[in-house]
Amino acid sequence: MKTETTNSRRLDVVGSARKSDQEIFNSVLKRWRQRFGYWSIFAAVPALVISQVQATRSGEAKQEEASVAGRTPRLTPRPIERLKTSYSNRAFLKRQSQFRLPHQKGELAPLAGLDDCPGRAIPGGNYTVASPYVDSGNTTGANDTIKGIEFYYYGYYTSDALGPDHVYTFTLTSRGPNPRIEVSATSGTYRPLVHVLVGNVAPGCPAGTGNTVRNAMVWNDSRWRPGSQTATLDKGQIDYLPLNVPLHLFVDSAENDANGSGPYTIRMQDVTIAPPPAPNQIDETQFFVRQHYRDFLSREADPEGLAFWTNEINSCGGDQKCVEVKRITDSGSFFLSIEFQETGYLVYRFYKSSFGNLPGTPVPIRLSEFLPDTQKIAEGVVVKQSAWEQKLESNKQAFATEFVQRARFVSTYPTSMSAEQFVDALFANSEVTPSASERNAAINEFAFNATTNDVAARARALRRVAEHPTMVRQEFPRAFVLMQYFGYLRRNPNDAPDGNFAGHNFWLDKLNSFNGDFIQAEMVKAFINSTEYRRRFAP
Ligand SMILES: [Ca+2]
Repeated sequence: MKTETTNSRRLDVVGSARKSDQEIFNSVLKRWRQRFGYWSIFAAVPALVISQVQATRSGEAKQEEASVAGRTPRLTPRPIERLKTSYSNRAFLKRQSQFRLPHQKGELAPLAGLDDCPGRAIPGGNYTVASPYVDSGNTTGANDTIKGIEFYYYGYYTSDALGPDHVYTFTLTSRGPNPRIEVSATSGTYRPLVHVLVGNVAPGCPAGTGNTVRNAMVWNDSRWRPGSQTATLDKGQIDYLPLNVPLHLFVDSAENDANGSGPYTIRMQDVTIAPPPAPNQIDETQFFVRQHYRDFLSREADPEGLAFWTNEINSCGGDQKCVEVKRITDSGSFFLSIEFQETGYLVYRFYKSSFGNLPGTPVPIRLSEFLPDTQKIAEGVVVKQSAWEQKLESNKQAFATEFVQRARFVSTYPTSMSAEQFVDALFANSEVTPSASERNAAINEFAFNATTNDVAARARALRRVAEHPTMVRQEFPRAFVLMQYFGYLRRNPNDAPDGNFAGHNFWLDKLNSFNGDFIQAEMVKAFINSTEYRRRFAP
């Protein structure tokens, strides 16, 4: 895929010069850009925009994550609840089991050492009292990944964690009767603090230095007990930790003082730890890019396009935040690409113009209709390869001609209809009010015949409506949301597990409330990080 622009005028199907679809699309993009700012120019100059996004959205990964269902899990347990051994928020725990850790944070390889998330993966196994997990380290000079733990207790408070810290990551699968995690200092001065973050609530295991987090589930500070140099998570606290969710344990200190770092030993007993998960192939950059070609453009990647988009992500090197942002922008670019706009999005508009929305739903087309029709229009089209525009145009003509002869179309639009009735019905379905000349141009396709039995004229008139710039602009956010379900999840928005359009409507509202900015709305991010999407590529 490339996102080329062109100014070439083509003769339309009746031989008169009119704006090419490409020009219409470009003009729409221009207006879109004026209206919505930088992000719309993706389709023209993706590399430029991606670099801008990288600069302006570098803090983006710190924001709250949202599930595809449109709900934003928040974790603000009150300390008093944290300390109750019997406390269990079942809804919350259920939620955690539904949404595993997003890819950059949860898959435990590669490791960046103890200094940075996700730190050391604790090997899978059953650790008993007699045979605990034991590891040791020294936090002196380590990175201070977490400097504060924010919690809610009739208002937000921050508990200090200002010392340098080490990170361990593990997934609890079960615990015995006496589970216990201890961090003991061995220097005679260090006063360790231990705290555990849940990985499937933002910010997961955060990158960088000096983070203040709200996803801490439990913590214990040896400074709370005079003379102690051991921070202990006891049975009550470990029982509070969710199972089967990545957890991030920090060996830390409340203060960055003379007692704030040093050598330590960590010991875990009576717990069963899952083996680190097998890598998910969608995390592999080239696979990720290839899959977007299949899901959005219905074809395998061409070498040039594959290299371009892969390089965008690989240029981040080991900077995981950069990788995350570029995966999002790469991904969104596929919907915004000319190739998709001229194939899949056109199919969407054919259905909308012809039939309006499906009864009782906010969408005009189902996945089972969308996929085969998109493949027809896209067949053999690779934008920027030689003669792609001619191939696309002939595909569009052939598709329109076939489409208007389908039983559903013919029964909706009997050939006895007048040209005026036919054209007005299409514009009404499209929710577009044409200018007088636009309406006349569509009507005149029928060359003043009393009926609309001319198949070629029907096809041309339908294209005039479906390719009307107002239509293209108006449906853009609606189609963008629908394609999240079609492209990423390969299902209709109201299929299981949703069962209704609540999630779809949530994302449409959210996208509109951010003026179409899918990065601010965190829409693409939520879909590509969702468990449902990721499970397509791994158990
Ligand atoms: Ca710290």
